[in-house]
Amino acid sequence: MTGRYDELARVLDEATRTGEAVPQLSDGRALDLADAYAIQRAGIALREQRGERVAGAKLGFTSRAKAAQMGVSDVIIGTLTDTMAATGTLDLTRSIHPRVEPEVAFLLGSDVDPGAPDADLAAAVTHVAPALEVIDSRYRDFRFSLADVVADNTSASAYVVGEWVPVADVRARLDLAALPVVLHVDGVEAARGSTADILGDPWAALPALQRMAARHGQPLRRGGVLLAGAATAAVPLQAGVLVTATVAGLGAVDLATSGEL
Ligand code: 0L1
Ligand code: MG
Repeated sequence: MTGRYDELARVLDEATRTGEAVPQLSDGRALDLADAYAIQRAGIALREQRGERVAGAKLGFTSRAKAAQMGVSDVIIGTLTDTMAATGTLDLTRSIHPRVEPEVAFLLGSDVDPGAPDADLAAAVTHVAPALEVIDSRYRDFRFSLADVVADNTSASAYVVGEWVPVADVRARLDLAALPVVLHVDGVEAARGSTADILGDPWAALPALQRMAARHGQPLRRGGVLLAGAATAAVPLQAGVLVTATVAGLGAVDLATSGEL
């Protein structure tokens, strides 16, 4: 089946690079979650062959509302690479139908073997920051099954992290489970939520991420960025705008976009 996984990963990889959406992989094809994670891994291998480096991990479906909408009861894990980290203005020309969502990010201070009996991902976190994630499903009309979206690396496209705050400062000063979050586009409020929308508490994302990383053989490395999940619904992202996510008490992060969609 490995050749088949590679072939399907190439379909999604091509969609990512050309900006041309593709039909769902599950259309007329049996695809379970194990297949989907194997396709995701094959897609990351393609990126690594082009010189990209794994830069961290992300969780999806951490909002109970989004999970219920999809009829799923567990989170999903995706992989971040260095080229997904937006530096400067993000060119959307080869995007398909990008959306942006405000998140909380954690910085990993040491390698963690997620399957080790004494592994404690939360204890390895050194910093916390506000973040923005751009998701862009490679499937037509942003429609997919659970297996489809896992194969598509949980729609991961780009991300930007604000100023890192030392974890001791966060723990002393903030209740990370109850921070108001606002998303502005060109100064106009586009979405409002709370860090409580991230599994009830962003800290809860860490054991969930550790569990998924152990189950799906994903290493968690020192210096890695961990995106905990979205604090509001994702908002369609246009070119030529400035997006700002503000997580009260933690900070703000900006993303400027350019290009032609
Ligand atoms: O980061 C996310 O929560 C995305 C998970 C995949 C579902 C989607 O693309 O909306
Ligand atoms: Mg996200």
